[in-house]
Amino acid sequence: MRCETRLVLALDETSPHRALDVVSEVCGHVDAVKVNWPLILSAGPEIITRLSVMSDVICDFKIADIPNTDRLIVERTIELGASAVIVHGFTGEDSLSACVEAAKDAEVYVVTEMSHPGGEMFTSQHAEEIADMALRCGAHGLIAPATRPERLSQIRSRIGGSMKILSPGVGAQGGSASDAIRAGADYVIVGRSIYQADKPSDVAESIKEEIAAL
Ligand code: NUP
Repeated sequence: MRCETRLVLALDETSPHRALDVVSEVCGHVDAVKVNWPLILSAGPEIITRLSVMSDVICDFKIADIPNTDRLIVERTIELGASAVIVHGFTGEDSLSACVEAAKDAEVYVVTEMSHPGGEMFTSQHAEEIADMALRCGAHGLIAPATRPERLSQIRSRIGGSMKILSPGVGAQGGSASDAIRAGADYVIVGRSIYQADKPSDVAESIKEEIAAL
């Protein structure tokens, strides 16, 4: 995945036409487009292939199953054109290793502490252990919360510079792009603030400029 603007669009838009319009408008301002179940369930998995012509596509399926099922999901997702997948780590080392192996050259990002308030109930208690495991298993990177820059910074310190951190929670969830990048994120993930805006490209451009000015 390229690292130019350090901005990833979370495309949780459920109208397939609108989703494609948003991507053609903002793809020059983002390094990748992240898709999740809302769009896949509205547009069908083939939307991954269509989007992959315009941008790198990260499939945020938060894969969390036994190794064999995980492997099948990752293989099919990559066949459809995804450059990266997001997986959960709480399923353990055998499941995560199966994802990394199945992904081959595609990137695997592992969720540590989730960005919403409920992320503090369970995920925060195991975030560092999950980060350690992700490093051991050869994952490409982690997902860590822009809503809690101090936690993001602790997770960055724990892993050093060897893995990428993608950070959701900017804008609609209250986090800021500058704080997340300063705390150690390589990329910020932004959804509603961009795709629900009247002019998505204006918002994407201003976040891009905010990051470039740091
Ligand atoms: O901890 C996480 N928080 C989070 O918001 C892990 C995620 N993968 N996400 C995803 O990032 C979430 O599912 C959504 O697709 C995106 C944030 O979107 P928004 O809050 O900017 O609209």
